[in-house]
Amino acid sequence: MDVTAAIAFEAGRPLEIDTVQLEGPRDGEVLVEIMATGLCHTDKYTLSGQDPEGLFPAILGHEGAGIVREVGAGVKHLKPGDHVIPLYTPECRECPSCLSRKTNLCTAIRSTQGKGLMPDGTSRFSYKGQPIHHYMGCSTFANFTVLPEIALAKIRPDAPFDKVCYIGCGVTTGIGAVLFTAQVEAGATVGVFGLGGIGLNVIQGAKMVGANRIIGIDINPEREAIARQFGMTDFVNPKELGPNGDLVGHLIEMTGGGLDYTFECVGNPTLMRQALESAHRGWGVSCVIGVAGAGQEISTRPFQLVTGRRWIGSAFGGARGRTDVPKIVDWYMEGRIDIDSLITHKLKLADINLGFDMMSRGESIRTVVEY
Ligand code: NAD
Ligand code: 022
Ligand code: ZN
Repeated sequence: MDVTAAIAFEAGRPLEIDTVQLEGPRDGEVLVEIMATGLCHTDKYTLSGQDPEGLFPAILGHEGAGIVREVGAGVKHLKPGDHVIPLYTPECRECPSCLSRKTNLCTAIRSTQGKGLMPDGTSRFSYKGQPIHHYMGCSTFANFTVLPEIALAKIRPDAPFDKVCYIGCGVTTGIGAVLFTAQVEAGATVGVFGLGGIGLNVIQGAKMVGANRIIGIDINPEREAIARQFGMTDFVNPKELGPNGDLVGHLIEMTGGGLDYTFECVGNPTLMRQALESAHRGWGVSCVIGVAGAGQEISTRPFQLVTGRRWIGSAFGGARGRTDVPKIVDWYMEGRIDIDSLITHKLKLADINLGFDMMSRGESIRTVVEY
């Protein structure tokens, strides 16, 4: 069938809107009409050409929501009309990782997903007869896409697509890192490094679990107001500490010894080190969420770990997509989490490149494209 997509033909070139061909779903696969998609950092990173694993041509996008239109043979859990959120971290419930209960990183389709292909090793998308790669197993920058059944979370039908698409990445990543990965407890002191689309969701997760003090750190002073709205109690702008400002020392002094939990939500290795070192001696946990550029390394003195700090990381908030994403949608519908305030811009697909420009300038928290 003909579908409308924003195509990434090659690195560094803006997305181009055109008609592409999409084949129907094969065994275990599902055709989804995408109703809305968020714009996220990895889409921009991949398009920039800096991602050595980026494949072209491709249909990017991984933060969507839509409706099942057709199911392939053997699909057990979904039917046409079901509302779904695509999962770049699938949940097969059968692989060693899913069965371990120790990780959300399902391995069932990992190798083909990384190659931009469906589990049978082929692509459903083509342009003028040439195959186009899928992206993170989702490709939500098209009004229809095909995904494996295990990469779709079924959600309640009354949830608005233009809001819950953000649960497909940013909301779950931020809230999940607090609830599932770090398991922050009530009364904790939490530091959030970077107050963008992820950090603000970390703040709202910390507020949900009853954190006592939530210290936000950002070099953009315009992030203070919205972060306070989400539950931040103290704001630190590292730039205001002066050129030789000691962010770690400042945070340790502010908290009388360090933070119980810190979250790095930028992707900057220097900041990752500062987040670890401002965690409390003996028990502080520092969680890396930000994705650093290819080949970058983190460092600290071993003494930081020997003295009882723990350095951990989180992918997709540690969430098991098919199990946890529907619950997060329920929390939104019950008014327990705020998504609306974080969606600062809405665009039509034709203007998608403007959304990436706003992201680069730090003007938007989240931009959503509605089809
Ligand atoms: P964003 O651009 O919306 O937010 C980043 C924020 O960090 C901005 O407010 C910026 O002003 C601030 N910042 C930049 N440099 C800083 C510094 N040196 N000190 C303090 N603050 C600084 O980005 P986002 O959408 O929130 O994403 C953040 C990171 O999370 C990205 O690296 C993204 O790829 C990553 N991410 C990871 C996962 C995962 O599963 N681990 C999922 C989604 C996103
Ligand atoms: C989403 N991310 C950043 C912004 N939005 C993001 C990027 C990468 C990961 C998670 C979120 C991630 C962490 C660990 C892995 N990935 C590897 C998982 C594994 O090997 O099992 C990751 C994921 C998907 C892809 C690449 C890396 C992909 O589909 N290409 C989950
Ligand atoms: Zn994302």
